[in-house]
Amino acid sequence: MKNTNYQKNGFAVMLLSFCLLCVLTCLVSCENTSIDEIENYVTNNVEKGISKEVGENTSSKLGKSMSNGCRYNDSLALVAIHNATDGSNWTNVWNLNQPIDTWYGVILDANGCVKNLSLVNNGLNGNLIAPVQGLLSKLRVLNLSNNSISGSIPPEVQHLSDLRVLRASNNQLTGSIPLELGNLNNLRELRLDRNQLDGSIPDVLGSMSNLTRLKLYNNQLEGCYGLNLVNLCKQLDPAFNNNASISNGNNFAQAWEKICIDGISDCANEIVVPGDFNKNGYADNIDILHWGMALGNTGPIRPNATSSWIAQDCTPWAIEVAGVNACHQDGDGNGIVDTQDFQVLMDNYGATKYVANPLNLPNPTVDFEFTYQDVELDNGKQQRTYTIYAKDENGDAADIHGAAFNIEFGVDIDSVEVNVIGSSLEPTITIGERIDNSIEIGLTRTDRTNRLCVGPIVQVSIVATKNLPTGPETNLVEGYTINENSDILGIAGMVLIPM
Ligand SMILES: [Ca+2]
Ligand SMILES: [Ca+2]
Repeated sequence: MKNTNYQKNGFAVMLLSFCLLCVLTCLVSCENTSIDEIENYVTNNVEKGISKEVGENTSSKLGKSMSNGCRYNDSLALVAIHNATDGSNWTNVWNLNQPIDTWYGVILDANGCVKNLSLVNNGLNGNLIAPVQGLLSKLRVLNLSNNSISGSIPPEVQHLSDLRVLRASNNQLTGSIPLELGNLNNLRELRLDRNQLDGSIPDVLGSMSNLTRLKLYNNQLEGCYGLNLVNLCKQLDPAFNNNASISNGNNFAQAWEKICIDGISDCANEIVVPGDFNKNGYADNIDILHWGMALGNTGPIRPNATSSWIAQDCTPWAIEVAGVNACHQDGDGNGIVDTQDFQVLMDNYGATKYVANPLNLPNPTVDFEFTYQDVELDNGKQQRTYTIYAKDENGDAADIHGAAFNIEFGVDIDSVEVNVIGSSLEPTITIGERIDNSIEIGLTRTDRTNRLCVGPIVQVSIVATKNLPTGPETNLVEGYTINENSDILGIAGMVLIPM
């Protein structure tokens, strides 16, 4: 009778080995797996009615079992793990003649699916086998820490689609962290510290929205942190969002906490922050100069672009504008520089979130000329109108494409107005942003053709409640001009002339 069962169920094993490939390959072919073990395993799982379908032993019924028999299928995967990691020499061994819910570290759910497998410090010695799609599909916790598991992490780990916690700390794992881990959408905790993993952290880990616990320290990881990983700075639990958990004991280009402070990746050559057209870390009136010279440029679309004030990788364009790659002026990332991108600048205006890079421009040598005229208003207030002339290095009328500068009035003002009617620059687009008692002005043409600015380029009127002083309170504190050759000159200050 026993012999008959062996032959009958041996046939079942052969069929399954054909279907399950990797899992059962080890079960039927490993040298240290005896015929007795296979027989015991099959007897245990089939004869005890774990899967009645398989007990009836036809190939069609077997197929039904593959889709429905969670307990049976998962037990096959467990045996494969057992055999691949020298199960007969584990600290707490499994008796394969007993039902799987008696096996050490195995917890089943109500449907008989394995939901928790914890074999911490249990003498596992060997390689991780590749999980098979459909097996262990309800596994939520896999803890294999503190063993002697070697080899690489198989990319098929992505088939453990319900996994919440994956721990394999303190083993001898080698190779890289597989990209496919990023497909484990439910994963909350990933601990791979104290192994010999190399390569960089897959950028896709930054898209795992549930990942809040990550430990990777003491491996041989290296390289830079991809842009996407910056997301993890915001979502990791504070106890895990630090050098001790991630970068210590590896060879990364910089410490983990550095990118979380900077908010930018150290990988890409070009990091765009929408609206920062001159790449200095700020979105302000000075950016209008680059935008004006860039209008109409085209280049590669920015992948996954957003117009929000978030650092993004861009594929560099083939051209530069005043020393800045042209992809920076494409605020919305659609591959063309147009008025929509100017709107992105205005939407993000004043943002200074990211680390600034100096514009690295020559020392300012130009003084603009301001004439001014005061008018007493009927309500007892005073209006002062500055008429502003753009000058070049020689003090002559400037031949330019745009100008941007900041004026500090040095007194409390009620209001300020900017007027470009009749401007000798004939600007196409104008910025006039009041910040407290100062104003940030930007003027640009968009045809890449200079104007010789013999007349005033702009008038600025302020209204104040008290008599305005006539001294040096008003200052031009920062400014630049740009010409049609994309040469930028710094404006040193102003010459103030009463009318
Ligand atoms: Ca800027
Ligand atoms: Ca655009």
